[in-house]
Amino acid sequence: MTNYEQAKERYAAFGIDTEAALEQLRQKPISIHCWQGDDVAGFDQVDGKAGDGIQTTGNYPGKARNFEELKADFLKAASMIPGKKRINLHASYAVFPEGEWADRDKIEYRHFAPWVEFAKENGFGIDFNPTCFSHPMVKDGLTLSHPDEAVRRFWIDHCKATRRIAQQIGEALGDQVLNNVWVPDGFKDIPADRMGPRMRLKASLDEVFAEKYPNVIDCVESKVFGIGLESMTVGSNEFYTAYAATHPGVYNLLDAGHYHPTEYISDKIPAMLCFFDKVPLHVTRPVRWDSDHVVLFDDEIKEIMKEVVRNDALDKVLIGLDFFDASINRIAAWVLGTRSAQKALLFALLQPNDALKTMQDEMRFTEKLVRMEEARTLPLDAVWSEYCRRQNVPEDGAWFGLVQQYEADVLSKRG
Ligand code: RNT
Ligand code: ZN
Repeated sequence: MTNYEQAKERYAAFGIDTEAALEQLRQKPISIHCWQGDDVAGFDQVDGKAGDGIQTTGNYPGKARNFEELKADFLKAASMIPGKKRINLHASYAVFPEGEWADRDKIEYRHFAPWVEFAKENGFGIDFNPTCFSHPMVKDGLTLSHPDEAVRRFWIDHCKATRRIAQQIGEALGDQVLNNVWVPDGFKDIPADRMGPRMRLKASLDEVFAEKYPNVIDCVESKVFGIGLESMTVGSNEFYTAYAATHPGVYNLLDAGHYHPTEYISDKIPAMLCFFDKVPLHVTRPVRWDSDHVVLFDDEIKEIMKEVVRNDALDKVLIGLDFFDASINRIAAWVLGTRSAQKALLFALLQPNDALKTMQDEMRFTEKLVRMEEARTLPLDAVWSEYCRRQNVPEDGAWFGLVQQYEADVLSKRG
């Protein structure tokens, strides 16, 4: 008997069908953020660098410097990641023809058509984002909520452009494209007016979302604070939850790093599922704050995936990743973070979810705790390895060597 066959029997004894779990895992796409490949630098600014409410730390050698390198690195990572993949693009990754450039309020679909070609060639989906940071038009830490109409206009036009582009990407791929609005807007010190900026953000968003696009899923992403913006964030959780609740077709994206350190999005997912038919996520690993460390197979990721699985929300929860560690090999970061998220999803699919629910409803709390704990150490590894084999990607223990080889052959030559 193989390890997998043995594991299959162990799980069957708990009433769990490993084949059904593997099939569900295979069907669930993960949206992989392009920005892990170059520390959120993008292509549209000279010497582009993360800034204005967002930052990366570390300077591990070999980061992608252009479209060709980023595509090559993404493909390398994708070759070691099982399952369906989407590429999550930021507007700052526009690909301009030689000698051409357009500012963010003027970008067009054709600047992203090369990404669509890349996605088609490799069977990836695409998701999209306006880039309302790392740009000189972020004034005083503000964009869509700035008191100056000209600043707001620039960012409204940018966000509108991204929705048009997302629609065209969706048409080209015959798919729905998530377009996520995150703005850094906030204040370093105690604000004298909290509601004014929020009313301006609300009015800006109303303009941004005025047009209906059938291939676009719109969402807004809140945050608790940013570096240099410690005292107030205009787009807070309450603000965007209420905005989404009152604007059909706009969803509230939950980023695991955007809440107080003892607040967990695993608890927010089922709350949102009571009211929304879609819940987009940014899965990341906050260490003390929104540090965007690489996702690991830790307790919170398991809890997040359990909420997705046991609420039958695999089609409702859109799983996107959002981490960027510039201090380690970026390909390894992509592969490790994505595989850990997928492994956690498999873990959740392999829990005796229905039996545990019944125990809770029947107040058999002691038994629930015992069974929950026992199920945690069932032989997940054997099922995960089987999945990797069936998907023709390396098993754990085998992929890091390939990353090291790529570093020696390609990354180390980038200077
Ligand atoms: C920033 C938000 C946002 C970005 C990406 C690059 O705190 O999490 O989602 O990380 O859009
Ligand atoms: Zn995020």
